[in-house]
Parts: sequence; C-alpha cells; structure tokens
Amino acid sequence: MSFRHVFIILAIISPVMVSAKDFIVGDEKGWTLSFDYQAWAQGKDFRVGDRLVFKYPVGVHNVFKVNGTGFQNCIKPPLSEALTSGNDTIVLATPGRKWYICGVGRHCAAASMKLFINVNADSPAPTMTPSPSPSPSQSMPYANSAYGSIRNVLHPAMVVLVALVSIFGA
Ligand SMILES: [Cu+2]
Repeated sequence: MSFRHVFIILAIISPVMVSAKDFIVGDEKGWTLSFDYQAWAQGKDFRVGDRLVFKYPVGVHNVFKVNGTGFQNCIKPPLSEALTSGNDTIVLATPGRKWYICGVGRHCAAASMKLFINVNADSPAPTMTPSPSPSPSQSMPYANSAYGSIRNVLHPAMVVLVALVSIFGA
C-alpha cells in the first residue's frame, strides 16, 4: 500500500468521521431557571444526528418535548412524557423546529425555562447517482473519488469496504 493510497483513503473517510455533536443545553449552567436559552441557541448549527443534553438536579426540573403552541403557552404534556433523569439526552433525529420546556411549577411561564431550536438537515442523503452506462458497475467506486463525488454517493459502509479493498488489494 502506497502513501497515495493512504491519502486517498483518509480523504474518503474524513468527511464521514465528522460525527455528531453533543450540545449541553445552557453549557455550564445547564437546564435551569432564568437562563436565556434563545441566546444560547443563537448561532449554533444543530444537525440531524446531534444530541441535546439537559443537565439538572433530579427532581428540580424536567424536560418535555412540545410543539410550537405548547412552547408559546407553556402547555405541559402528560407527566408520563417527561424526561426526568437529570441528564436527559435527546437525539435530533429529524430536521426542523424543535421545542422543549420544563414542566415543573411555573418554570416555563415565569422563568423562561424553554428552548427552541432549528435542526438543519445533515449532508445530502446518500443516493447513488445514475450512471450513464447501461449496467452501472459498483466494483470500482474507488475510481469515483477522482471526481470528488464519492463522499456524497457512498454509504458509510461502502466507504469502509472501499478502504478495506484499498488496503488489502493494493
Ligand atoms: Cu424547571
């Protein structure tokens, strides 16, 4: 295996390795009273696959996922829907707007214990681009890297496969 191979493998894998981020809501303040969560969320790039982590003393607060109206009016969903661990991790599974409130007492209404974020779509979905040839050959995906399109068209598993083939087949 040559250095050129190593370089190409790294070039292929590195975009995939840029993995999901954890956002500690409120940073060192955590999930608490009278914190400006809108200011906290401002300018942050939330992506599908990232995670929100709500940290607070157990029993003092909780976390409800709500809709826009629930957020606006601090409407608490049934208690059974509350997250209460004090270290609640929420995976941002879909793009779009997400709203969270604390359901304890009047924390939401009186102390602005509410968070609104907008989750951006991750990099384009891995779809294979149509091949001009009648029978698309998948045996040489390696060649596609020359055109810079490989990171968009390859499923991560495929990337690993390519890497293995490159390592052991070189
Ligand atoms: Cu609270």
